[in-house]
Amino acid sequence: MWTRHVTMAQALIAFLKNQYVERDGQENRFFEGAWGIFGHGIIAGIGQALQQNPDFRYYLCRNEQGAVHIATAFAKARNRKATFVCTSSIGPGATNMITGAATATVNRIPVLLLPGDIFARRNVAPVLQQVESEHAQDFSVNDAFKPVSRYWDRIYRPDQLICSLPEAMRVLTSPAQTGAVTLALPQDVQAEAFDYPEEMFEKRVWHIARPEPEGVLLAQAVEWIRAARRPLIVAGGGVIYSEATAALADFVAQTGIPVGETQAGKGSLAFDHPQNLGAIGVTGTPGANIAAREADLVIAIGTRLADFTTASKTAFQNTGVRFIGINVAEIDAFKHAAIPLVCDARTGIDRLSRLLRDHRVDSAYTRAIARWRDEWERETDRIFGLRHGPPISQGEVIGAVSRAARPGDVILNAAGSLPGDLHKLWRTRHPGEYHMEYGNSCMGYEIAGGLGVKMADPSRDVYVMVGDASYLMMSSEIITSVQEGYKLNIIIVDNHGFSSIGGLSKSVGSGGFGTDYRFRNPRSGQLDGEHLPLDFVQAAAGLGAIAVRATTLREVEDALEAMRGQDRTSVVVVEVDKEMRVPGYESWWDVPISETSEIQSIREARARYEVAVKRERHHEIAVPVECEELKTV
Ligand SMILES: Cc1ncc(C[n+]2csc(CCOP(=O)(O)OP(=O)(O)O)c2C)c(N)n1
Ligand SMILES: [Mg+2]
Repeated sequence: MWTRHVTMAQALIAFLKNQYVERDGQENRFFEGAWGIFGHGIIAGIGQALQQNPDFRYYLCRNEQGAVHIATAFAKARNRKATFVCTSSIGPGATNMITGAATATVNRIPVLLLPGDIFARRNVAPVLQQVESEHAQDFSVNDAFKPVSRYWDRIYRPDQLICSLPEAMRVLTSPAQTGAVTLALPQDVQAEAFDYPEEMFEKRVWHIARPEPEGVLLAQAVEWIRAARRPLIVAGGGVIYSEATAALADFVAQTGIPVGETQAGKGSLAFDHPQNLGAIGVTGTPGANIAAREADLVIAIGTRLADFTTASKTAFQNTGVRFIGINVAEIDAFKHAAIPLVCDARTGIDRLSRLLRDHRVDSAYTRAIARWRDEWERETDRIFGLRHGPPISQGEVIGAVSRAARPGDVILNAAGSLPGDLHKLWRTRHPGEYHMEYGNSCMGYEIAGGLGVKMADPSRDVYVMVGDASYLMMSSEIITSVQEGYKLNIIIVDNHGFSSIGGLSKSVGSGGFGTDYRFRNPRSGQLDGEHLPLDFVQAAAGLGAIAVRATTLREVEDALEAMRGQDRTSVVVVEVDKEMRVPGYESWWDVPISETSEIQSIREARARYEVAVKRERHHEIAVPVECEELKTV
């Protein structure tokens, strides 16, 4: 047997650069390179290995959390068929990646994390940044990655790599299992040499399968769809990752079944497809939410059925409602006591299409769908055309960005009030145009994520909309975008704090406590003084961006127009009226309110809560009873 005498770190990089994936006959390299920040925990091991492998590019970021967001956004934009490696030193560099790992794993997006770790040989312990323990020596801060990783290992001996790396690849390339994978790399072991088998460094192609649904269950699903009077599809991110959007468009055009889109599933259908009711759930459109309320059959495709989608289990109120779950992950397919079609989304839709060629929903339902769609288009136009202020409304800013963006361009966001507004209002034409990280809704994802999306397809213009608080949480990857020559269009929406959580605070009776960016007021002792002296134009310019301020809608439009001509990351800062919100429609979210309080508004909110929470259903055990009278049509 031929062997290669190299260090563990050198073997690791040599292995990673030879991993490929293939689906539908299309093959590509799985890792585009490695992001990281060196420290003593990797500089001489992984750092040295990266140095001697210039064909596996090393990218220097500003924050390890940012690196993981870049990788996650890149992988999401590439439909999970490619990603980056993220590497860090030991201690704080490693723990900085944990939030990123959670974000990737919640969203089922592959990223490979290589944090440095404390010495395996232990004799020099405690090393710089080591958290000591009195009762065990076999853990470090890297154990904190376990609950947020889909696969986790620590490489105590160089030969362990031979067994661990194929496991890491299996999980990363599995549509059902994927998420963050962490291989913790003790600092001393990285530099140890071993005789690795030469086969380990040969090109390996990982096939991404399209599993078929089980025949008996498929037949039962077809029966249920034929029997349903008011069926509804909930399209999640799985539709997009599986590249099932064309199949879905054909299936619903043929059957007339309407579609509500989750945050990750937005773009499954073009906004003007006659069966698209748009966003569903807490941040949904009235049509999608009324259809959900009255549906007697819900076909959940590629969705985790999270609380924003199910309106905390209040979305589906028909007493006879039944579910079909089409999902490559068992955990999702089985939710809501569904007929579990554990299969690839595209394959599942294709099989149903074939078996339902002669089936169509009735014309009364079709007319209701058309009416809801019509009403929603008018509501969107109303919000885009408010002409409020200045400060103008956030809805008008979204309208201006949507007019500036060309087909194929990408809108990106993650947290605050923008996810809800964009989910409702953005008119998505093609899959991939709408990039929302709403599994973890991680403030700070936006700019790093924008860079990942731009790198995934530099031909697309990327519009990052980001709230002022989210911008402050992590804006430093702006200079990374400048360093790498990837231009981002960033719109900072400044409302002096948290519009989202501020609004929520008011709705739970707490009056916005602790959600405004204001000075501490010496008289009240509270944060209710003047607005903080933040200057986002200077902040962004200081990070290397071209930055301007816009006050009126006209100025916003001009700034967006000017941005298009720039070749460097550009920022427009626009102040909006925090109180001029896009409303919610026909939905509810469970945020429990104190059972006891001295404050009258909280007692009132609690009373409303106790009524609302009664609408929550236990779909996981529900046995459908006779269908309710339908109210819509
Ligand atoms: C890392 C992180 N911390 C806290 C939260 C909770 N949270 C959700 S939205 C929000 C405020 C966001 O403010 P901003 O980005 O200005 O957006 P706005 O609500 O004003 O639209 C907070 C604190 C979060 N989602 N992520
Ligand atoms: Mg804000």
